Amino acid sequence: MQRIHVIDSHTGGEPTRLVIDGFPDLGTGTMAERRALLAERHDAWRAATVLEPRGSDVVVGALLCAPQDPANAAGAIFFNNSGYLGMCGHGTIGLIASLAYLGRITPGKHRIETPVGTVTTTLHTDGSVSVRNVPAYRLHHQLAVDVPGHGRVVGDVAWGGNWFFLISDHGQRVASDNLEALMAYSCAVQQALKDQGIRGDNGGEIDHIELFADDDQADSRNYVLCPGKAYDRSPCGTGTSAKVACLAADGKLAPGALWRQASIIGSQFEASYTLQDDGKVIPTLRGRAHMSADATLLIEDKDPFGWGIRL
Ligand code: PYC
Repeated sequence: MQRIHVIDSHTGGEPTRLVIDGFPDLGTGTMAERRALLAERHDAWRAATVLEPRGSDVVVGALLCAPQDPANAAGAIFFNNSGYLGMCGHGTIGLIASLAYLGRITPGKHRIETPVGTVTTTLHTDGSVSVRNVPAYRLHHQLAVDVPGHGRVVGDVAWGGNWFFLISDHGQRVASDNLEALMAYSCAVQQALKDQGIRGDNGGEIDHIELFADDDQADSRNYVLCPGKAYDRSPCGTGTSAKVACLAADGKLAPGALWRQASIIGSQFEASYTLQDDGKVIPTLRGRAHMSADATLLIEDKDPFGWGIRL
């Protein structure tokens, strides 16, 4: 019998399953090196943790690691039903709230190493969490893609810790009672980008699609398709970072000004940014996570689906 100790939380409705014990030892390399090791040699542990029958398409896993730099609080490797992420905003908020639940941290600043850089989080005394993300930037402005069944779709390509295609002019109703249509449309765009070889810097796959609409309660509402055909219940921390980078590039949001991003289910992140000399922005996101389980996952030796249902 294998045992994995997890803390489950959700950030604005989007679950994070933080693995605090039970995964194989990944050594002492960078988080990018440890992520590669996990993917190449131990991917079954990702699958067992987030796939059915224990998980679901919407669960994002976060493996808690010892940091390389002892001055940092921890390292993290994020993964989901289809593979591995760079950074994860909602997941980092969940990780910090979970460490607070465990009594391992107190309010203040805590730096977390991720495969795409170190982020600085603040656990506030009211329990909310800020994440000063890795640098974000817009790579392409108003890029046209031919999407079978939908014609010419125009959007921005931006990095916020993962690669995003951000679309404002989509003709879709961005509402929680229109999820099937939003999934079909965003999957078609995701596939078209892949088929047409449109990628981010360093060949990075543009695997997150973000649709925007006006919102009564916030500056904008989004629908975010994640790799693995699941939509983000939260406003997506890396997606909001990509959005802020585009707003900054368009001169529509000043450094330090607040952007309230609502998700498709109405949860919100607050975001702002500072400008770097190289033109990239450093986004800061603020949100809140709630604990949902402190559990031990069991993998029985003879369970045919013990290591996840892979279809
Ligand atoms: O919050 O950055 C995020 C995120 C990425 C995928 C799901 N959530």
